[in-house]
Amino acid sequence: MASESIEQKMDDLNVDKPSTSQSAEPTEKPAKQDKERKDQKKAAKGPKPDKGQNKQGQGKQGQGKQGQGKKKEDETDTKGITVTKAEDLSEWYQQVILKAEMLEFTDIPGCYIYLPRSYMIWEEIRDFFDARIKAMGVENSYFPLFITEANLQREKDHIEGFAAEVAWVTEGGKNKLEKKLAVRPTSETAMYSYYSKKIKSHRDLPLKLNQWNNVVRWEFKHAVPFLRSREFLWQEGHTAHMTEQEASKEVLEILDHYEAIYQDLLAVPVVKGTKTVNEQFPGAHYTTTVEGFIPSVGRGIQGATSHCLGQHFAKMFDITVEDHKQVVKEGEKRDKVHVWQNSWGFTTRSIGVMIMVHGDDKGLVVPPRVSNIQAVLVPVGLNNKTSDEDREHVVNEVDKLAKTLKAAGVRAHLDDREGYSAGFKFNEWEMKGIPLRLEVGPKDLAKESVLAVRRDTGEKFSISIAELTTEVPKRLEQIQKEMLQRASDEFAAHRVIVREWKDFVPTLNNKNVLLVQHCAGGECEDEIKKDSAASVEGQEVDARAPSMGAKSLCIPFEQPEDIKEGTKCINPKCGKDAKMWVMFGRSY
Ligand code: 87F
Repeated sequence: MASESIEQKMDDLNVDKPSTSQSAEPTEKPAKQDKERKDQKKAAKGPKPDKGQNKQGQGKQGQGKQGQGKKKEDETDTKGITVTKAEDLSEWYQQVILKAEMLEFTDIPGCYIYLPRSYMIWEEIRDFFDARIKAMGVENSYFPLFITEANLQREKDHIEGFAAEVAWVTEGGKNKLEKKLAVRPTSETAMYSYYSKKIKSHRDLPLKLNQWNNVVRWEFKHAVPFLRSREFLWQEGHTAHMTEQEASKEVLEILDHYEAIYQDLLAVPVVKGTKTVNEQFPGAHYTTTVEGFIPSVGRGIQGATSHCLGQHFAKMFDITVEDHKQVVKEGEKRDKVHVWQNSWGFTTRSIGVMIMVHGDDKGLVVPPRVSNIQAVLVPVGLNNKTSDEDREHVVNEVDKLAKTLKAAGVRAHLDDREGYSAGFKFNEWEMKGIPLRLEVGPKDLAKESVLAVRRDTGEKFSISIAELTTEVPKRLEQIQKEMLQRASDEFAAHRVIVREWKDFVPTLNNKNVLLVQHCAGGECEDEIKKDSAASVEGQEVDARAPSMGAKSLCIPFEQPEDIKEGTKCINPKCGKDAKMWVMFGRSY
């Protein structure tokens, strides 16, 4: 695609072009930075269509305060999140990710800085999944970022629908490249040329390679940090097997691991299922998925997919082995058979889902298992009148407690920063979503206890110092469990069985996803999308997508009930018999 048409397209879609002004003066005053950020945010309403106006070189909020020896807190820091989640989800989301220092904007629309606070969550996910796939015999590897056009085109039939999203390198230094290179949007074509070379015999199977890498998809829909970006991080697993049975078994094992990342790490409930033919990866034999739900907007969101690719790619890339089980006469050659392949991917989008599901009006709420700080210890009860010795004594005691917790395996952090009030620290750690706050002052030390405050519920309780190392891990696990339970209850309450078409759109507009009996036909699905698009008068569902229809999210593995004989498809225009329950919904 010519670059002019990209610019044109961006204009048409109201996506901002990358800013050319790069104000990178490190000396910029925090107040100015903050004003600029506010202006940018004002201009960038959305969950948030990333307008990319944030200029490079912005310091983090409150940074200017350090080194100035000021005791007074920066006004902008204490403000916290200024809108509620219910009132303006987009604004809320943007404020949360920026103020909790999860992410920063850059001068490239749709490309973000994943700051340590979000990258650490990614590392937790990576370590968890990496251990599990290694136990399955998967090995990590790395393939080039660039793919030749010829190689990408080998997947022609499947790439067609994605062509508009491929980014190309056309120049190297001052020279125009003879053959442009694609920046990988996914690595099927890059990897399968190698698979074709490597796999010669059944003894080379199974071949199970994974990559932890970045991919680029030149999205023209508005970008939303984490949820829909032009560059994102993911793992892509690509495996080749001798039999369909073996491949299919792996597809489900991987899906279970994806479910575990969401539910056991991020405390985000998901529904496992199969994609309908309309929604599956066109290159797949079948696609399985974990589907999440964003309650504030009542929309589904695809969590991750695990595909059985069948033998399509093996045929395209000539990945064959001899059928070693075939009985042949002496001197006769055995037939060549195509291998069975899978591919599966999990992305940094999951972090955005976690933020959306658990965050509240005070900011982020991070589940303990992925929080880099699980318990923050804040010395309290110290004021201007406290003597230096008393202050030192309290801080030393709290430091000892932090060390004891760390030794017991708790990711504890002592906030002993001077010049900040305890209240200010409480707000900051609340905004950053730290699961447990432990307040310790002279009176607590005298009672040999600390005051614990849960981030998720606000519940306060005291823990005796003697029981700290057993009680804190127990409470963290309780928080983890209850966060998932609450989110699961909410998802379940918004997964509504609908039996008649007249209830379809109203139920959808009440921020639900629907379980309906469906004929399994692709054209019928298209019709439902169209007919559910017209919003009920006066009930705009989403200011930016008022007419978004419902698409099929998945065919849940867990079907609500058997389909009774003679039951018709939910779509009255269809008239065919229903074959299965399908989850429909508006989606991200
Ligand atoms: C965008 C541009 C070019 C998605 C694309 O789901 C190609 C593609 O093939 C493309 N967007 N896809 C499908 C990706 C399929 C598959 N790849 C490995 C996964 C999981 C990991």
